[in-house]
Amino acid sequence: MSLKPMVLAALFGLAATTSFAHDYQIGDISVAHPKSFETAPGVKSGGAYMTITNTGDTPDRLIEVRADFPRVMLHNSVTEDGVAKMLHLEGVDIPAGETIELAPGGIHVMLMGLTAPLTVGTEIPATLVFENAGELDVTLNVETRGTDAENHSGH
Ligand SMILES: [Cu+2]
Repeated sequence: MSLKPMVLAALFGLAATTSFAHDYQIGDISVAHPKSFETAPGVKSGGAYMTITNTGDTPDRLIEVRADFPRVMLHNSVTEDGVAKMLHLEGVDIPAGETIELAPGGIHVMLMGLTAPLTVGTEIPATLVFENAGELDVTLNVETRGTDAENHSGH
């Protein structure tokens, strides 16, 4: 398959900055390095981030994320009149042939109603639901905040 070299390249690129790299694939959709960050005690929500690529020639859309939390939503962080806020999204378009980055400060998955902090090294099972490609089970690796976030916003 023509996709293989691309996936390997992505793995190699991520391996340079972290040992947590992991990839998933369903149909024309590939998901690289789904992760979440550790949260402080008492914090009620955490973000989840990943890179989604549509290698096909049909647009797709991420319409739902399921995980074992009271509420899981798709959000977009925006700044209006100097005030940062999060907008609820009904879905995230993944156009044909494009890569969409879910990253801090932008589109993200919000894990809501945490009853305990997310701790580094924990693996959170989640299911991504795509309109066309279907349901994809992934594991969100909980990582430290900080330099890793910087690294990922750049690639
Ligand atoms: Cu949010």
